Amino acid sequence: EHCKGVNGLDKVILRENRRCSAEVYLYGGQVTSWKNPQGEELLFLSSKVFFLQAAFKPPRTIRGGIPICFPQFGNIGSLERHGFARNRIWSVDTDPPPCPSNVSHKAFIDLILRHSEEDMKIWPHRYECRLRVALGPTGDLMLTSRIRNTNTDGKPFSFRFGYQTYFFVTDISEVRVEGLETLDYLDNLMNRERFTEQEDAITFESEVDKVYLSTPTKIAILDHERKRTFELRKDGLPDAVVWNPWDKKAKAMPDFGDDEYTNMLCVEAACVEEPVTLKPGEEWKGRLEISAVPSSYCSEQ
Ligand code: TA6
Repeated sequence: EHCKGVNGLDKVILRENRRCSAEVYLYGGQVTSWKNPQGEELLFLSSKVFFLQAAFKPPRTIRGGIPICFPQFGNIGSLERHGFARNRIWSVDTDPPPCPSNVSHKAFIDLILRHSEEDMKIWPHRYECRLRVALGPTGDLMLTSRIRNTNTDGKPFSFRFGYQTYFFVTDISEVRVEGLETLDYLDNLMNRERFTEQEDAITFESEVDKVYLSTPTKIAILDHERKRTFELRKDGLPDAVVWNPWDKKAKAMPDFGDDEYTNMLCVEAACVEEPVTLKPGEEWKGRLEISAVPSSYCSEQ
């Protein structure tokens, strides 16, 4: 279903069984909503998105949902923060490749972003970036990105990538992340210095901005207040960024409400430490699957 979203931007709504749904904006190829069968929103989207008057155009980005960070992550490079993909208009692939025979989702959309003459002035490469957003039969959200080097000058290129997923949580101080204990991380609040995580479980009581390295394929976010667990499964994305701006930074962000930090946590499947390098004709694939399950179903409970 195609319709208009905030500021008249085009968006696509996917629906699967009963009330599961997801919304994807062509601006940024950005998922902005994901709802479970009870119709509850599972992703955080700043309320400021709806109040800011200025039209969304580069370098503005939509605060919340799942921004795609490409070809740069954060400030590591000479491009704008997190690269340009999150504020370009992607197009819909009207003739997408079929789903693999072992996958049975009906609700999916393929979006494509390619190099433009304008962007080649700041990142001189030809590429095709393809994003499939799909809803599984039980409402799981699945994102698959394929990036191909289509350079005709024989040159390889390198990039970083991230699914900057803003999860909606009821109260950040009641949230625990599992799967990252004992791992090494780069602390963005300490000039990306490297540390080893000492905590048994990761909990939140102040600003956090860490890049966990060589993370396992499964990570869980436990929201005790809501008795809900988000389970992340990822492939091709070795790092996991964990971010919450907390009160002071929240106040300094014009597109983020002062108290909204209590309702969000970014856990981002990403390639940050080591960039990916592709030769012409080569393709990279990065995949993220998220489910939201009642906590009583989890093995930890
Ligand atoms: O992914 C974490 C991070 O890189 C943080 O450093 C934080 O600033 C956040 O992204 C938001 O970045 P943005 O450019 O969207 O304001």
